Amino acid sequence: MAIVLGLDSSTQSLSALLLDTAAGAVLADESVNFGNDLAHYNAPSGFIPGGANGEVHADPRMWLDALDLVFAKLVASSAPLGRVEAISVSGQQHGTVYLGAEFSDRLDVLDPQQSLAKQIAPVLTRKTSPIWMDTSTGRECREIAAAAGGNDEVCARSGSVAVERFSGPQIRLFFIHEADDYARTEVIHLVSSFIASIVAGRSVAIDYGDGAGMNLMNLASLNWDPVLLDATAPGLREKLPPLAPSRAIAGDVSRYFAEKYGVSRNARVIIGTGDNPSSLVGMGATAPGQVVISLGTSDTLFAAMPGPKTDPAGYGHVFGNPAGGYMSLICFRNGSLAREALRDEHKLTWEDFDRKALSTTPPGNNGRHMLPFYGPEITPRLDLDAPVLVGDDDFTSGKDKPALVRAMLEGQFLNMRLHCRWMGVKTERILLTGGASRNNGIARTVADIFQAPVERLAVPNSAALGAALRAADGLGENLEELYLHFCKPDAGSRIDADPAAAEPYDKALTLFEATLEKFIS
Ligand code: XUL
Repeated sequence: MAIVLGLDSSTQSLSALLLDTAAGAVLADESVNFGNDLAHYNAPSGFIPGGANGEVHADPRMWLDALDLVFAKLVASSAPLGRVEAISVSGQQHGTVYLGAEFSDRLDVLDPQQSLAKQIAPVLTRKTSPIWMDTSTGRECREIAAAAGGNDEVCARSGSVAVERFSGPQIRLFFIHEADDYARTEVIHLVSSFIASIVAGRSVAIDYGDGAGMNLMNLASLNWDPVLLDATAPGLREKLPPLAPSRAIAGDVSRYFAEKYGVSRNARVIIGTGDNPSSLVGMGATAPGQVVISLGTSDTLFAAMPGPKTDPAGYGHVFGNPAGGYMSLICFRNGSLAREALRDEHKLTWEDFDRKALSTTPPGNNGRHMLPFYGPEITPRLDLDAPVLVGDDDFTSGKDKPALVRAMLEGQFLNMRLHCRWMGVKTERILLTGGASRNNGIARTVADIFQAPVERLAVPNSAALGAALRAADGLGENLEELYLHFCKPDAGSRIDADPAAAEPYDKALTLFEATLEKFIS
């Protein structure tokens, strides 16, 4: 039993969660919001706004400043960092960090008197990092698919067709447009393996959970796939860290964190994973049988799966399950940012999403419905910059605000229900997590649309919790036992489906699908 630290470097924030596994207690919970706490990076939602042609990048120095800041906050709150025995990391998936030959040497000699950002910035060979919201690599996806023998082949090898936000197509775009900088890149990390490398003070491996989100890892061999590497960029094999199981130990914490923040010199660093595989652990859902819906900047739906099974429509993905085996995942780009955009556009509050709107409108919204996309969507692939409204004038003109709120939520979850059919998993129970999951109106809509009970856990940040639990797992603790303490459903928060909503939502699904089809080319 130990004190373990989980770090989650997500799209909009970096969080740290310190657990005492013997006491079953959370000792500290700190977070840095990129937009508010590091406002000088001009990235209010964690990425550089205004990118052309679907480009969405973030500044890796911002992630490093956030790392320094979150440790400073832990120190300020008297968190017992001197007793930490293991640390692990969760990171937004697919984002890549490009580093030159001096990266490893630099990590070895990080000076506690200076900031991480200042010391790592000179070894970045690409100043900004493409992140998962980027949709600029359509051409590269087509080229990779063609070179690898078609998208079916890419999917059979990697668990996903060539996907715009995935790391391989992003790396290819860099190689094509900035060939010299690509050539001088010595190592390409994912966000999770980059942050874990900084914490460990050495360049560490990528795990099978996050590695599978690159279009470069072979799902069967769990190694880099030679055909996909060749289809992506020359000399790529040499630039990628090794792949390793999620519980691999990277080494002890770097001297930088020991000296500067008093982290125990003997704390072990367990390699990182993606935020979704990490949440699978944080929700206690690594054994097949439950579906997790995570409502964050992106909304995702995922589940542990007994064996790899791919989505014939090409939207779903197969990743490594940190506890062994596989997980399936579908990602929706218009998550929180779309809910926030509707709230701001119509001067609403979260209270409107909670009870108000839903008590005055019926399930199915009398046929009024919305394609709830304020920016490009990836499931399905659609380039919209405003929602599509179908219904009477009061609704389409934006006058009927309760109907708008309901249409937004119903649109998001009908879209989810539609696109998770390929998984073939029975949704007997839905575990809901992420910032918006606390909202009862949202939880009720999920329960009614999927006709399954919705449960929420006591610790809301499942990605950071997953990182902390994986750290304990790396020390040899038993995950199933840890789940009993940390992943208990919050009994009072359960919402059961209303059977009377089943029929209206079957009808609503048909209407929604018909409207969607008109926009998919
Ligand atoms: C998953 C995905 C997002 C990111 C950011 O494929 O792109 O969920 O991991 O959270």
